[in-house]
Amino acid sequence: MLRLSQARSVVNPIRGVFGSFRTLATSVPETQKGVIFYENGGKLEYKDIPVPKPKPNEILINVKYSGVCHTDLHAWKGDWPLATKLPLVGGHEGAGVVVALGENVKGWEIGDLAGIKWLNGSCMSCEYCELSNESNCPHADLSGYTHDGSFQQYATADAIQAARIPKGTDLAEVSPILCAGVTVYKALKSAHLKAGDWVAISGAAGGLGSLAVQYATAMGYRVVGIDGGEAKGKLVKQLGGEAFVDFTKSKDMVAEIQEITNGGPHGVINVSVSEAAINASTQFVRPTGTVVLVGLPAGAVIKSDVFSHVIKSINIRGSYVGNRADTREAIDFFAAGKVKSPIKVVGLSELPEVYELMEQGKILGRYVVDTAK
Ligand code: 8ID
Ligand code: ZN
Ligand code: ZN
Repeated sequence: MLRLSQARSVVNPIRGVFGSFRTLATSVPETQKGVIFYENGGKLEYKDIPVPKPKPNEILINVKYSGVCHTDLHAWKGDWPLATKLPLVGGHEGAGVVVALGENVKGWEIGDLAGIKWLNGSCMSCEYCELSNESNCPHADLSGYTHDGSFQQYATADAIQAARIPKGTDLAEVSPILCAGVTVYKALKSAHLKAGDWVAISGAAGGLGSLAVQYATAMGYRVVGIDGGEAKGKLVKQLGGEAFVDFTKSKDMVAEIQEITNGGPHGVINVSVSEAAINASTQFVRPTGTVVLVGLPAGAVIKSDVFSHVIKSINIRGSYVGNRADTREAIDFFAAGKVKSPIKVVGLSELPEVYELMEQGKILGRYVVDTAK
């Protein structure tokens, strides 16, 4: 097995084309292009930065593409009551090729396809890790938050947590699965629905929402999408949504959603960045249904009317990314063609413009950055 000490200038076997194999000289450079910021909300600088060296438990991934998640925007702005590392390279939907292995790494080979997830690593020995709730680990290390992430050409990931991507996968298209896909798949599982049940996706045409509509459909649920504007409604329908409610136009959203779903959706997946939308979901959810909280608007508080909460016996629960099995399963849905990524690819250097569009709620599906541009 190739170790970091050997990996700087080495001949690597690369996947064959039509059965014939070729070898290419690959070397890991000392510097690379990345987007870094030095203070929350400060300038996003696209520049040469050092290539990180993998620790003994880490792999080094040559990131080809990275999805841009709204979480990256929250991290840059410093929206949440958890400090980011500074300076910071954001990004946590990175798909690429393994180019070096730390000395304790097992089960990875140079040339394997690997993904950088939000959960970069965890302690693996606390009670949460023991029960595979690794995202709840108090020592969780987070890509693009406490650990430099995928908005650079080379990034490190704990070998245990890095996502395994099947050979031959389109790296641009799989990248949003690594956070958005895993997260909504896990959130849907958390709603404990059965085939034929209605699920509302609030924020249905954004990065998480556009995948949630498809996972929900593939899992046999009936989808009502909620978002704003005609283009978003069109996308939701294209992706399998049975109905669409436009929050910018609806006179009475609660009544409209309850009418479409004949009494309210059995589950609601909240992926909007809107406190008002989250609170509305406690009103339109079906009696005994489950409201799942996923989107994380800054400073938001959920309010649920106690009387109706009790009389309707509703559940409200949070859902936070997913574990390794959720990741494998979410990638399986993608690999089997059940879920497609509605992406737009731009250069990594254009990240500030992507954040601007995201802030204005103008993104349909997911933007993915090409780290070579
Ligand atoms: O593990 C987790 N819980 C997790 C994982 C990944 C992301 C949580 N998140 C969080 C992000 O931090 C962010 O707060 O989920 C949220 C959504 O992330 P995203 O899908 O990457 O954001 P986006 O692409 O900007 O999509 C948001 C959509 O919400 C719509 C927008 O139009 C957009 O399509 N939206 C908004 I803003 N207000 C709405 C409203 N009132 C609304 N849709 C319906 N009603
Ligand atoms: Zn994310
Ligand atoms: Zn732990």
